[in-house]
Amino acid sequence: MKLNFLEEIKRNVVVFDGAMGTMLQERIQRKGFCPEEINITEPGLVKEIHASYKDAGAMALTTNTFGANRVKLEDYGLQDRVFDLNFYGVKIAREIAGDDLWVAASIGPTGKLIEPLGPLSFDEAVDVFKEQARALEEAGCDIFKIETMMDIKEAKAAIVAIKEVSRKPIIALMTFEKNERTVFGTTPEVAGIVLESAGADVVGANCSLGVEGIYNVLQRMFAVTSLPLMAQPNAGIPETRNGVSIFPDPPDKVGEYTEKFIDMGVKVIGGCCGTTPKHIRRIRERVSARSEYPLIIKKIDICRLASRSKYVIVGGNSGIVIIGERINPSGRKALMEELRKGNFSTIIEEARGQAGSGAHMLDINMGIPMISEREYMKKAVLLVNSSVDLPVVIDSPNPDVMEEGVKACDGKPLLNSVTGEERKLETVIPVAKKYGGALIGLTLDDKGVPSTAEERLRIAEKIFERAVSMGVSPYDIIIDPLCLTVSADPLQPVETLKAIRLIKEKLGVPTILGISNVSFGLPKRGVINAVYLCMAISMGLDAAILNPYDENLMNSVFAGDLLMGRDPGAERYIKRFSRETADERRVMHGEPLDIKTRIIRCVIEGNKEQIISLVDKAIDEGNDVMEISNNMLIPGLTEIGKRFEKNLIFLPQVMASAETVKVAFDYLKGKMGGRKGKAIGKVLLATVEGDVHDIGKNIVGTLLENHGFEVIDLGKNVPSKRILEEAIKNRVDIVGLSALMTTTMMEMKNCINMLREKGIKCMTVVGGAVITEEFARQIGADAYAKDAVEAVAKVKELLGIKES
Ligand code: B1M
Repeated sequence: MKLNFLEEIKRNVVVFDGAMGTMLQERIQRKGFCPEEINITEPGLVKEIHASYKDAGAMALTTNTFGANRVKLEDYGLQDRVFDLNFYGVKIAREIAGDDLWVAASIGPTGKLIEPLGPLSFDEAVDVFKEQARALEEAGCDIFKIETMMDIKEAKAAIVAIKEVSRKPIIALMTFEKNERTVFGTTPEVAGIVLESAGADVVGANCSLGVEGIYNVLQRMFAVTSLPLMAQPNAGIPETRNGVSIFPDPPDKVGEYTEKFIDMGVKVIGGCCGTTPKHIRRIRERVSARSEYPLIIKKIDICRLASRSKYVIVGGNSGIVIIGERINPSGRKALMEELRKGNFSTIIEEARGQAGSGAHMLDINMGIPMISEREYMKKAVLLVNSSVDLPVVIDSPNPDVMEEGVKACDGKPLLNSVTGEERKLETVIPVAKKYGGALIGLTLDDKGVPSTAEERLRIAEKIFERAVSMGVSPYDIIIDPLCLTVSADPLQPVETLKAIRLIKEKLGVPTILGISNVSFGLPKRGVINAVYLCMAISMGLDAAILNPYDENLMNSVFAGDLLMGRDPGAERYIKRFSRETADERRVMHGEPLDIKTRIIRCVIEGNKEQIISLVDKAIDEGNDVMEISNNMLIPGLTEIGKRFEKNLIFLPQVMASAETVKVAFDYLKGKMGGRKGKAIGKVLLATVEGDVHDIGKNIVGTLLENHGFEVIDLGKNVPSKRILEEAIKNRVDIVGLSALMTTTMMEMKNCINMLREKGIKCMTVVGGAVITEEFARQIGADAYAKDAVEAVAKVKELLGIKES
C-alpha cells in the first residue's frame, strides 16, 4: 500500500512512468487523432501502456490527460468532453495502478497564450484549468502534474486552479530551450522561485533537452528552491534519420544519469517524449540499487521576487534593492491627467527610464480618483511586464485592486501592503497566499503609526505571525517601519531608524522604507533624503522606494552598500561610475531625439501606446510612408532581432515590438487609401506553413493594393495544400510566398512543386529575410523580391505591366 507521496519523497526517490504521447503515436498510425479521446474510444491501448510502465517498475502512473482542457480540445471539436476525458483518464490509470502505485494527473498547456503575450486572461486560464482539475480530482487522482509549461504565468494559473479544487500535492514542470530558458525567457531560477511561491510542492523540468540539459537546468533550480525536484527528461533531442524522427538517448544513458540526479538531490524521476518502458526499467534499477539517498533538508532563508525572466533578492548581504517609485500618479498632476485620458504611454517610458537608471524593481500605484483602479492596475502591470524585465511591487490600499495586479503579474510580485489592522490582515494576506507573492508589512494599526520603535516592532511581529499562520513563507515578509516627516515631528525619523535595527535583530526579516516623505515641506529636499537614506542603510535597511532619476539618492545607495560591506571588491560601485554606465544613463534622459530615432526606440521598447502619435509627427515633418516604414519601423525590428539572437531580450519583447509595428502599419495602411478603380491583377499572398512571421508579407500586400492589385491574403502558417486550392479557386495571376526562417523556407519549394504538378497557370514570387535570389532560382520561383517595393516591381514585370 503506497504512502503519502510527499512523505515518501522526504526519504526515498520515486520513479514515474515514461512517455504516453509518443507511445500512443506508435500504436495509432492514423494522423490527427485526439490523444485524450483514446481514453474513451480505445481505453485498452492506454491501459496497455500504463501496464508496460508498471511492469518496468514505475511507482507512479501519469494519466493520458495532458491536453484534455477545453481550449486544446476545441481543436478536435471535443470541448464539451472535458469531464469525461479526464475522468476516464484517471480511472484507466487507477485500474492498472491499483492501490500500490500513485496516479498522477497530467495537465499540459492550453496552447493559447495569456495576456500580455496572447488573448487569454489569467482568470480565463484559471477557469480552463479548474474545469480539468475538478474532473481529475473527482476521479480520485493522487497527485497533479503540470508539465511542459513554457509560460510561467500559465503554470501559475494551473497551480492556482488546482489549489481551488484540491489539496493534493502539485508537481510543476517547465520546459527549457538550449539556452536554458523557456521559449518566453524564464530561467530555471525564476521558474523555481515563482512556482514555489504559487504553491507547487515539487518543481522541475521536463521534455526538450535530454538528460544532460535537464540536469544542468535542475542544478540551477536547486540553488533557489527549498522544494523537492523532479527530472522528467525526454530521450534526447529528436533527430531525423532517413526521414524518420528518432529520440537518440538509449535507456542506459538515461539510467546512468539517474545516479547523478539522485546525488544532486532530485527526488522524483520519470521520462518524457521518446522514453519507453526500457528507459523506466533502467531508472528503477538504478534507484533500487541505491541503499542511501543524500539527505537534503534545505531552507532558502531569503526573500526573492521575480519577473518573467529575472529575480531579485531582498535581504541578506545582497545590497539595497532599489524600487522605482515613479509609476504613481499621486502628487504628479501631469501623469494623473494623461492616465485619466487613457494615455498609458508614460507608464512604459517611466518603466524603461527607471530600469535604465538602475532600479531593481518597480512600484505600480494607480490611485486615481473616479477611474476603475482595478482595470488601470491590470493594464499598468501588463504594460510594465511587457516593456521591462524587472519584478514589480503592486501598490494599492484596496485588496481587490491588489488582487487584479497580482493576477496580471508574470512573476512573483511584492504586495504593498498589509498593516496590523485586522481588516487588512484578513484581506491582503490571502491574496499573497493564493497567487504567490511577498508582503510589505507597514507598522501601523487601527490606532495609527505608533511613536516608538518598540511599538512598531510589536505590530511587525503581529503581521509576521499572522502571515505565517496563514501559510505565507516567513521569508516572504518585508517590514516597512514607516518614515514620517521631520518637519512635523523632529524625533520621528530617529525612531524609524531605531525600528529598522530592532526589527532586523528581533524578527530577522528584511526592512524597506519609502524615503521621500522625510523631507516634506522643507527646502533642498534632495539633501535630506540622501542623508536620511545613508542613515537608514547604516541601520541595515534592505530596500528603498525612491526616485531612481535622483542621482544623489542613487549614488548614496551605491556608496552605502560599499561602506556597509555589501559590495565586496566595490564591483557595483565602480560599475556605477564607469563611463559606459554613465553614457547609458545620459541616453535615457538626454537631449530630445529626432523623430527617426524616437520611432526606432519606440519599436524597440514595444510601446504601442505611443507609436501612432510618433508616426503622425513623422508625417507632419514630411516623411512619406515608405520612408517611415523602411528607415524607421523596420530598423527597429531589425535591432530587436539582433538583441533576440544575442539572448539580450526574449520572445515577449519581440512580440511587443512586432505588435507595435503592426499598429503602425495598420495606421499607415489607412493613410495610403487602398486600391482605386479596377484591379490590374490578382495576387495571392501567404506566409508558408510553420512560419508565423507576417509583418513583411503584410507590407507587400498593402503596397500591391495601393498599386492597383487585388490581393487575397491567406495569412500566416498556411499549408501548401490550401494555397493550391485558393490559387485554383480564385484564378490568381501570381502566388506570393513569404518565409522568415531557415526551417520554413523549404516549404516554399513544396508549394511551388505542388502548383507546377497541378499545372496551375500562375507565376510565383518569393521573399522574406532568409530568402535570396539564388535560393529563389533553385526552387523554381519566377521571381525574388528583396523588399516590398521590389515585390511590386517584380509582380508588374511578370504580368507585363509597364511602370507608370
Ligand atoms: Co521571430 N525570428 N521567431 N518572431 N523574428 C526571426 C525571423 C529571427 C531571425 C530572429 C533571430 O533569431 N534573430 C529568427 C529566425 C532564425 C532563422 O531561422 N534564421 C526567429 C525565430 C527563431 C522565431 C521563433 C522560432 C522564436 C521562438 O519561438 N523561439 C518564433 C517562430 C515561430 C514560428 O514562426 N513558428 C518567432 C516568433 C516571432 C514573433 C511572433 C514574436 C514575431 C513575429 C510577429 C509577426 O510577424 N506577426 C517575430 C519577429 C518580429 C521577428 C523579427 C525580430 C522581425 C521580423 C520582421 O517582422 N521583420 C526577426 C528578426 C529579423 O528579421 N531581424 C525574427 C520586419 C519585416 C518587415 O521584414 O519579414 O523580412 P521581412 O519582410 C521584408 C522583406 O523580407 C520582404 O519585404 C518585407 C518588407 O520590406 N518580404 C517579401 C517579406 N516577405 C516577402 C514576400 C514577397 C516579397 C518580399 O513576395 C511575396
